[in-house]
Amino acid sequence: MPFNIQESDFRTSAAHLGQMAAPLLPEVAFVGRSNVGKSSLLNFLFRRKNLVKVSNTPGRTRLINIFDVRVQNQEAESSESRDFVWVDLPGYGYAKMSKKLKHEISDMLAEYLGARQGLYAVCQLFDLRHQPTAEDREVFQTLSMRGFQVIIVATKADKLALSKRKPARIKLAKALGVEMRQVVLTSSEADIGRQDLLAKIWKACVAD
Ligand SMILES: Nc1nc2c(ncn2[C@@H]2O[C@H](COP(=O)(O)OP(=O)(O)OP(=O)(O)O)[C@@H](O)[C@H]2O)c(=O)[nH]1
Ligand SMILES: [Mg+2]
Repeated sequence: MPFNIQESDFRTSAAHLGQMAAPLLPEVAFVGRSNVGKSSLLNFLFRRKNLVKVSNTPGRTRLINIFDVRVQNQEAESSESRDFVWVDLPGYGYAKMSKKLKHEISDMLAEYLGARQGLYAVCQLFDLRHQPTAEDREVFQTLSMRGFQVIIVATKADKLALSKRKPARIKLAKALGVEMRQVVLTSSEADIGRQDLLAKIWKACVAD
């Protein structure tokens, strides 16, 4: 396997951008609607069961959770390791959240995504089964305007029959106006897409 996570550690949480330390390493953020599977995806990428808290109650992650990650790339003849900071962001759009909390979260996300220095790549997660919501599009546009190559991650691929995955991928790409190959299919339940996604993250962060 060309990509391997050698180390992953929870470092700290922050309530907003102002509480975060100055960036010293390339940062990768994971953003998406509440319950889309951000925390599960991180555990899956880390190959750790419970490093990132996952719950059945949407809206659980209300803080910016920060992880130290060492990725090894064995694609080249000699392997190379790099250190990154990965960030699990609170989910937006959970219907049962109070208005006040919804506002707090969207302000926190807009601030972080709009202004964080050292942010190299953003993975935006979409449930493969659903079309993007208005808020998904807003976040996607904010990121595109900042010039980010957003890595589009379609989650929970296991919930669709094999024959339905490609059409769903095409539909999602179309809705966002991107090429199909920009959409990475993943399932943290069925072990799909881990190498693809790690390769995309590496490419976005490491100049050749
Ligand atoms: N079948 C399936 N279920 C998944 C997958 N990924 C996540 N889930 C489930 O979806 C629910 C939400 O997962 P989380 O990882 O907590 O989602 P989140 O995006 O971090 O949610 P917030 O923290 O509320 O923003 C949990 O019940 C997970 O078990 C997947 O790939 N396949
Ligand atoms: Mg979460």
